[in-house]
Amino acid sequence: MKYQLETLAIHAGQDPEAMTGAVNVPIFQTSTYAQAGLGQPRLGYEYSRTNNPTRQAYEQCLAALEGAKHGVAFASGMATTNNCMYLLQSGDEVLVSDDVYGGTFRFFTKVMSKFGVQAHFVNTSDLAEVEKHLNPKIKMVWVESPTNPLLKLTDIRAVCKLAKANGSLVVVDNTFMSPAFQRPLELGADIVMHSATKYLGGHSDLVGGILATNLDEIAADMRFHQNAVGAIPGPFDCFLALRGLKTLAVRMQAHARNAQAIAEYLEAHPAVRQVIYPGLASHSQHALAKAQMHGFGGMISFEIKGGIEEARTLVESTRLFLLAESLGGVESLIEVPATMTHASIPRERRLEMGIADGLIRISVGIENTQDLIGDLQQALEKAVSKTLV
Ligand code: P1T
Repeated sequence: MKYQLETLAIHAGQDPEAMTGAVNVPIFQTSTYAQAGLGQPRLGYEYSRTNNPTRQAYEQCLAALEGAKHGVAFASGMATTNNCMYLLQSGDEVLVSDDVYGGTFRFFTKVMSKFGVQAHFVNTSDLAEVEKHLNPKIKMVWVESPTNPLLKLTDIRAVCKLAKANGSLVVVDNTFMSPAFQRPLELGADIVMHSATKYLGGHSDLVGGILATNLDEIAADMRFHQNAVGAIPGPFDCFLALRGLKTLAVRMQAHARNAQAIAEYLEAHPAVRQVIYPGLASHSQHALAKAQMHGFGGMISFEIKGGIEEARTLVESTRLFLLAESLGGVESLIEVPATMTHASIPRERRLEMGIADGLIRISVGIENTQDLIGDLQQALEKAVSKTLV
């Protein structure tokens, strides 16, 4: 029987525990396992860097949600990105979506460059651009869709087709959508990865990362490096992530419902210059969003009239929206990418990309819709009183 995502989130990898029947996967807080005899580990467990039952349950559950055979968990989203690089060799090149999370940009430009892997940042929303930059040296295409923070979309199916013809692997960072709203493997991607810190965990109480794939060879390679390099999540974080996954579907619906109402409210506000949200008809890729995703997510970016000072007053005036980096938790957050999450990108490049100094990004939580709108309303009044009055 093939189960749907809501059911898989609660049951995949989570059979009742064998000894007691505990319905929740226990936190196997152990570094090692007593062996039955020399060279006879019980059930294959030897050491927790290599394998741990709590981690295994979480990996199986996320794999099921992404429609994958394999899941491999890491200590953070960045550790997951790093692990994907072990699929490459020095001299290989990577095409990367130009508007990626600031930490991903920093990783490719400041870390991978030291190991002879060159990244080319291209607008993957533009298929002609992708085609133009593909050549035999490009071994991997790294797509973030929607991007952080400008919410640009990539036609994943079309890019996978182009990449496949070029013999390049495609990795999709699915952090903003989660498998509840987008399943890149079904669209042809080889690997899907997440910062589990965000929607998968969902409660801003852990840092983690995970990838999923259907390719046995890639899974074996990733698992080898998970053990050999060691950036693994501990059992407690795996427990929290698995607990988060159980409510992923309902949380994502609530995030998206609130975000749609807030995006529409902001778009109609006279003090707001521009709102970017894939669920708005004004989003330049709204049609692709409807075709490729099963929901529009909880992330909104917008600019208010005035500049950085107005943005500062706004983000310092909200009471429910907490001024903080990160996203995807049940609580609403607000931030200024230029000085926070994307500060590691040089200013000229940020401006070139469209990340203005005063751009504001919100992660819409699952609080009451009207309470959130009321909070933004009072903060907007404070922020623009200087300019508009
Ligand atoms: O923070 P970490 O779990 O290591 O994940 C990195 C990462 C990867 N990919 C995307 C799309 C991300 O948004 C992130 C982390 N992002 C933030 C911390 C942020 O506030 O945007």
